[in-house]
Amino acid sequence: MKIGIYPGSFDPITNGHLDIIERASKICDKVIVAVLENPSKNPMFIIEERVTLIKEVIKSFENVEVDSFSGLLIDYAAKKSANVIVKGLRAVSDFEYEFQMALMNRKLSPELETIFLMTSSQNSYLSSSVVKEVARFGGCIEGLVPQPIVKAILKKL
Ligand code: COD
Repeated sequence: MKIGIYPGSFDPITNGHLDIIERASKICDKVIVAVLENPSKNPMFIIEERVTLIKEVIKSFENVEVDSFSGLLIDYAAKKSANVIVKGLRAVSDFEYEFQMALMNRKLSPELETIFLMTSSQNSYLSSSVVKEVARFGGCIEGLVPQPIVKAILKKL
């Protein structure tokens, strides 16, 4: 069984993330969306909210589940018996950071592969931070995040 872990902050999940989840679900037998508990960040949504929101928008994918983790990703992957880490790539700017993480993860856990799915063109400019900034200044975020997330962001603001 091929188990893929898709890790991230997901603060909040965007249509870009969702596209990667959908595509990964066709490659892996099971995909675990793993939300990082990162105390050093100041998130808009606490970890439980992020998990709940993701659960709501991935309902239609039968082989996708959501969880949260802290600490090293490779340790979490081992606990879940995952074979592969799934990442999304938007631009060259993502590449350097992702390349460094992938090589470090491979050094720490040589059996664990990282696969990169290229963003879909309509999502290439999308990030959680940009969506939050647009919303904060009153811009329209329809079509950038799933509908329940639009509602949740507007409620927060
Ligand atoms: N299109 C395609 N992919 C996208 C898009 C988009 N529009 N937006 C984001 N993505 C991809 C990102 O490239 C990333 O792969 C993933 O989706 C999650 O994105 P974010 O922004 O929600 O999450 P990040 O990048 O903050 O997540 C960082 C991790 C949690 C993966 C990382 O910090 C981590 O693994 N931490 C655990 C500690 C650890 O093991 N550290 C050592 C690693 S060297």
